[in-house]
Amino acid sequence: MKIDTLIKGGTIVTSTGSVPRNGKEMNDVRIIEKGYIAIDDGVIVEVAEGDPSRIEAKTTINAEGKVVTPGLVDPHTHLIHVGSRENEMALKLKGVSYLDILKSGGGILNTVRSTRSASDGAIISQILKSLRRMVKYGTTTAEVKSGYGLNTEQELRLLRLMHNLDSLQPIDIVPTFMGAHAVPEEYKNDKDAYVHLVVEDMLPKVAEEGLARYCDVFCEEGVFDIDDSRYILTKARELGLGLKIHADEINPMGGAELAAELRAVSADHLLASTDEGLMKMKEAGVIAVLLPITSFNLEEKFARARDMIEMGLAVALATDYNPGSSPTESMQFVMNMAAVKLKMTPEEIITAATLNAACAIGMGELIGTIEEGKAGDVVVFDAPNLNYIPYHLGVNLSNTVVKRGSIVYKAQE
Ligand code: IZC
Ligand code: ZN
Repeated sequence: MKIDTLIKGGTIVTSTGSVPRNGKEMNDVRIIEKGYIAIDDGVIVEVAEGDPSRIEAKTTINAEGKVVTPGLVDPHTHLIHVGSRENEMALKLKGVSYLDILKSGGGILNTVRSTRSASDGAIISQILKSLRRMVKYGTTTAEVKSGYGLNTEQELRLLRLMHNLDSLQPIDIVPTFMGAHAVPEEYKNDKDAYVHLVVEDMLPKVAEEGLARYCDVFCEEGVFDIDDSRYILTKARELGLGLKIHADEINPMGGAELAAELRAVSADHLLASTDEGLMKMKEAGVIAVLLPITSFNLEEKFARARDMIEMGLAVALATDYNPGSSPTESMQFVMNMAAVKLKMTPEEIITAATLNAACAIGMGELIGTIEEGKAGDVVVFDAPNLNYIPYHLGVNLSNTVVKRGSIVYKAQE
């Protein structure tokens, strides 16, 4: 057999299938010691144990002594913006809360100002810098939300710019419209008029141009309430978009219940969700996307991952990359925190960062596992076994990152 790329000799660790793994099933990963993966034309054509000597490959990657996983999937990021917010760190360290910073015109609104006034080129160069970091750390697919434009022209601009990124870097981007990220300064005394603008002007244009696969809302005290969120998401659903929701991050808003009611693909954060809300999510098949770096960085509590897994929910993990509450591109850091703070097992973590994350952005058929027919997206970790990945903290363990069969990152050894 002649193929493009062969990865051989490593310990392959992968979930299986195209649908989310729920609860305890998240532990059922397939482990192939001394396995090989054959990739041709960007697609996995064979995965097996043993000697691949009959296979002739243009590129061979020796993964002996290393762990091979599916490419990591980051299903929740706010990557597209200009600027950073290290100037708010001092306030934060003095104890000023995330929502108080936002209320006083900082936070998201700070980033909206720098993004609106930036050129397209400046936006593209900042996001490319982040995407390149993500590739090095093993991410091969990412969701990206708009939400730093907050008017029709600027929101559409951010979504259109996302569509240019495919030709500039290897990560596949799944675009989400998040006009309901904050109420912009011009509408600060008339939130309802802004919600109306999102529903009547932005959403139809986003849908008509096919600019986004999902619509997301920041459902939080002082931002958008449950009724606003229901109104916006219902309209988005009518227009054919999938639904996501920033749910119960800081205050118990009933976001988990709303996600279940509207059959959102995911509800994200969930720090303050009730058991009832979580049970409803489980019954409706809503994926729980957990963002432990945000908890760590805001010194909030952590989501109840163990309870969720006990209840039978499908849990996914994401960076929540954004310039305020989670300035990191590293899914490996997320995986560390998922072990230490969410008490997830290494098997659950791998499932949450690959298959379940892929399902949280509607990509479970194409990516998220190492199986025949899936895209050839793979990370070779400089780790002797799976447990080592969430155990070894704060450095980059990726040795080789492969996107659709091509090497897109190789560490210096
Ligand atoms: O820029 O603060 N939580 N939205 C909701 C964010 C964080 C992004 C930001
Ligand atoms: Zn977020």
